[in-house]
Parts: sequence; C-alpha cells; structure tokens
Amino acid sequence: MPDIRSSVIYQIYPRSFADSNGDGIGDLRGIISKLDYLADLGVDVLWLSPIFQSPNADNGYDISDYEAIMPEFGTMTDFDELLAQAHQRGLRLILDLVVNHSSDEHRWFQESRKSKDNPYRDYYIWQPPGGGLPTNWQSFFSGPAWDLDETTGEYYLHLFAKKQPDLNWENPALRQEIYRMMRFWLDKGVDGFRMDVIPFLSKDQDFPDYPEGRFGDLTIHANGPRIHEFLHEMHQEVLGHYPSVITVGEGFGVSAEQANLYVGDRREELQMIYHFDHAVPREEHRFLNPAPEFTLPELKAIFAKWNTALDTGEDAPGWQNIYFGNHDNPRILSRFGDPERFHYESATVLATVLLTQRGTPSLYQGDELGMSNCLFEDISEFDDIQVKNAWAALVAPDMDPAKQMQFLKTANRIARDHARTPMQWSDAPHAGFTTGSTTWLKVNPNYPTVNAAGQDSPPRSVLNYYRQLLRWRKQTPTLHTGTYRDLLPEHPTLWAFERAHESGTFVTVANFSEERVVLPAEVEGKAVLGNYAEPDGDLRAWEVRVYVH
Ligand code: TEU
Ligand code: CA
Repeated sequence: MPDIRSSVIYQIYPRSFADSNGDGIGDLRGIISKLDYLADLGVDVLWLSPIFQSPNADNGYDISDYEAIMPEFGTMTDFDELLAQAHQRGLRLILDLVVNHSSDEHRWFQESRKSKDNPYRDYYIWQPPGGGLPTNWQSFFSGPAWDLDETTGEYYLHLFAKKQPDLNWENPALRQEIYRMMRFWLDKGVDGFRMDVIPFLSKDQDFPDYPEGRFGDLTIHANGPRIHEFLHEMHQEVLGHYPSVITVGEGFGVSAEQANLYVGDRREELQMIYHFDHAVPREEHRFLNPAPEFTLPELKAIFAKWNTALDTGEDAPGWQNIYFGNHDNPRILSRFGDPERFHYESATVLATVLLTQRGTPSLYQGDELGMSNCLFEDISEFDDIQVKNAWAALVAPDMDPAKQMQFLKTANRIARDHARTPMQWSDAPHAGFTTGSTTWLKVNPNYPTVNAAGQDSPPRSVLNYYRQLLRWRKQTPTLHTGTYRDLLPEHPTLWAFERAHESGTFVTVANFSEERVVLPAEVEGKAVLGNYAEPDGDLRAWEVRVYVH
C-alpha cells in the first residue's frame, strides 16, 4: 500500500464535476467517465464530497440516509462500479463522513422529535426551554444554534443550519450505529474517510454560555471534553481493523499546538488533519465587514508554524493534509494569483508551492485548469445556504442599496459558490459539463478560454504543468518526507523554502508578484523545474523554480 505521504488527494464536488444524463447535475456516472482523465493527471486518492441521500439544504452535508446514494447522483450499482473502476486504475477513493449532524429528515431525527421517551430521543441533543434558549450558542448558517420543536416543546441543537441537527455522541448506541455504517462502506472496499467538522463531536455537557468577549466564536465548540476518547474508540472499533485506511479530519477550531492530539503517531486517532488558519474568515457578518486577504508573510508563517508544531511535543510526529482551496473557499487563483493577467504563471506558482510543500496535498477540482472566481451579478445567482441566509439576515430587512452593493461585492470575493460552479471540460455549451440545457449553478463565462480540452495538448498549459509536476513529485522522495525550512520568512513577494532529505535537497522559489525580483543568495543549486523557459537570472512575473543541490 502506498505511503500516504507520497500521495496526492483530488477533491471532487460531485454536483459540479460531470453530468452524464443531461439534468444539469453532476453524478456518479459522470465521475466514472472522467476516471481516465484523473488517472492521467497523476493523483492518487479521490475524495468525494457527500454522495448520500440528502434533501440538500447544505448540498449533501445534511444526510438523511448514510447508506443510500442520493438519487440525483445515481444508484448503489453506479457507486460499486465507480469504486471498482477507480481501483482498476490504481486510484483510491475516500468518502465524506458527516457525523457531527444529520439531516432533520433522517429517520433517527424523525423518531427523535416524536416524544421524549422515543428510543431515538437521545440520538440528538435536546434541552428543556426553562427561561428561553438553553444557551446563547450561535450556528454557522442561521442565528441561534437552538430551535424549539413544537411536538415536545424542547429545543434541539444545530451548530449548522436548522435542518442539520447535531448528533448526540454521548449516547453509546448512536456511536455504535456510526461505527457500523463506517464498516459498511469500508467492507465494500472504500479506502477511507474525510471527516467533516470532526473536532465538534463532543459537546460540553454543562452547556455553558460563551465566555465573556467571545460571543459567537464557533471555535469554542471544537475540541470538546470527550473528543479524543471518541476518536480513539472509533479507531479501536473500526479504523484499526482496516490497516490501509486513509483518514483526514477537517480540523475547524484545532490549533497547531493541539493538532498532534488528533494525528500524533501513537495516538491511534486520525492519520491527517487539515486546519483553517489560512481559510477565508467567513462568519456571517463578514459579508458586510470583509476581512483583508492574508499577506504572503502571514501565509508563509502559517505553513511554517504547522510544520514545526507537528514535529514538536510528546505526541510528535504528526502528519497533515495541506490545501489552498476546497468547496468552502473561493478559487485559489482569485485569492492568491492573478487570473486575468498572469493566468498560466500564477496558477503554476500555486501548483508548485503546494505540491513541493511538506504534507499530503489536496487539489480541488478545476484548480488544475486554473479555474477562477465567477462573477455573480445578482443575489439570485447564488445557491449556497450560507450566502442566502446571510443576505436574509443582513440585507433583506431594509434592502439598503449601499449594503446590497457591499454584500454582493464581498460575496463575489469570498462566497463558497465560486468553487462550486461546474467543471470546465471544453468550449462546448455549458463548458461540456452537461448535454442538457441548464446547469444547477451558473457556469463561469470564461469557459471558452479556460477548459480541459483546450489545455490537453499545448505543452504550455496549466493542466500539462500539473501532470508533469505530479509525476515528478511521485518519484522524488525528498518531497514526501523531507524537512521544511522557510528561507525568507519576511520577504513580501517571494516564497522560498527548502526540503531536505538524504536523497537530495530541493529549494522552491516562487514570485508572488509581477515585479522582477533578484534571485536571493539563499537560493542555490541547479534549476530542475519551472514555469518559464530558461530559468536563470532574475525571477520574472509570477515565476517559480525548483532547484536541486
Ligand atoms: O465545513 C465546516 C466549517 O466549519 C466551515 O467550512 C464552514 O462551513 C464555513 O466555513 C462557514 O463559514 C464543513 C463542510 O466542509 C461544509 O461544506 C459544510 O457546510 C459544513 O461542514 C457542515 O457540514
Ligand atoms: Ca445528472
């Protein structure tokens, strides 16, 4: 079994990847039809965002049956074929495990809300009304985290939308149901799980209000009192019985110092975690008060800090999953690159920096083509519950024109929908994503120039750069396990780092600007790879090189 450290993960957002039947919604047969493309790209592991039955209040992150396929995506037979065909091509497949909450349409919740003595009552978190809301806890998508359910007159907890009630991990029967469900998928041959908001599973049973000065700080719900007990139990009951299983925890609220409690080598919890330190801060109020983007020195400091933390302390070493973007963030090229003026150059800078870093990288669909943010001209063009609920709370009450403009401008920078527009396969109508006449979310109008078919043959394309880089990464052990050292942490526009290992030392140097920069003395050796012909002398606009010495 390949070491996860030499693997690269590719995230598929199934709704937007490829539509096989013309209904405008991506599906499993669509993914099957693109497996050759993915194998040829050179990735190792496919992570599918949720494919389970769901009313789609949060695009599948609200599951109503963990063992059934969402009908829009296909059938269990389609899934079995997808898994078999992926394995035939040497691709491993991991699923999204969303077990902090379910959908309110899950049978367990339907039962749970019926009466206080229903056998499923304790599958969820209920509190009596007392003097009103049980605590002042806030949710991600819709104001207070408690909702009064009229049938029994009690409140249930939902840290996300109202239609996403939190499961009660204090209940051993619930935990066993989850473990059984995990075995169901692993026994089918699934290779592991990406685990949604995993640090949230354990809730403080004293149900304290937010501490003074931290009202609405949702990171407080992470790292609850029994989280490590639960994850260790999950390992004993399930994960430990599948020696080559891949696990990636979504580490919202986990600090670098806490990471090894989840992924430290001997902890018997998870294999990898990914953090939010460089994710777009996107609490509801940000749509009117946007936070500035990270500067390059800030971004570099985050990567350096995590590398150090994972190698430090009694639980070290630990391993992480690294990324620039995913389905919860805008497009990486729009955040950190220059899609208009230096499309190829800046997309390949981001590719090289991520794929030569220390950690198991996750690529997000379309980044290998240099897909960028899409212009949403009106609130009605968005789909995401987060944007819509924020608009309803912040703008809809008075429809103040200045607020509307500010909101739209910010959403066009930070909304999750940017990552969710359909994959751009060709310059055919709807970017070749569907043969039908509509798509569930608009297609980025730049598809005639940015698409996979157009990048397939030209040697100088973002796609071919990724292909070449992924092949080279695979055969270069230094990139899998070598140490990480930032050579110029303070430099405002250069990211220069060294990866050292007995099999060779490499230095990546990347210019995150269009200004020419003199090659610093810290960078030595012979250039082996880059995004400009004749890599020599000053670094040109958005130039990246990798040196060996
Ligand atoms: O995300 C959890 C999470 O904490 C954030 O990504 C959050 O959704 C966003 O930043 C709000 O500001 C996971 C999934 O990746 C996300 O798609 C789901 O919406 C969420 O959990 C609920 O399942
Ligand atoms: Ca379809």
